[in-house]
Amino acid sequence: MATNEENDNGTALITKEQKEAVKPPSMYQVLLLNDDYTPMEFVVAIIQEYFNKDRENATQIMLKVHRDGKGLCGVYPKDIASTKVELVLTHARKAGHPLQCVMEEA
Ligand code: TYC
Repeated sequence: MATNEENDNGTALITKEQKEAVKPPSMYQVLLLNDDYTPMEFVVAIIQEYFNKDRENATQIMLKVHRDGKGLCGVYPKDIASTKVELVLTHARKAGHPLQCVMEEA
């Protein structure tokens, strides 16, 4: 059947390309990982600056990372998640801290 030709019941088939065009983008979690050297205050400032959290919320996330080894900072489309990881790593390295930031498909 040709693209979008109508069936008897009034419905139409759509191509695979059309389906993909309307699919929502895959989302990615951006996580911070714990280490023994990065100062807590630096991590709180990073979470506030790059993940738009207030100081209280950023402190909770930092403490979760400190206790559990990792913590969720936000969920974004792939290109935004990737940019945030790069910005955080660049900022941390410039400041001389070993902070690790990763992304995972949500
Ligand atoms: N564990 C660090 C300390 O005791 C604090 C820390 C928290 C480091 C979160 C990294 O992603 C991190 N100074």
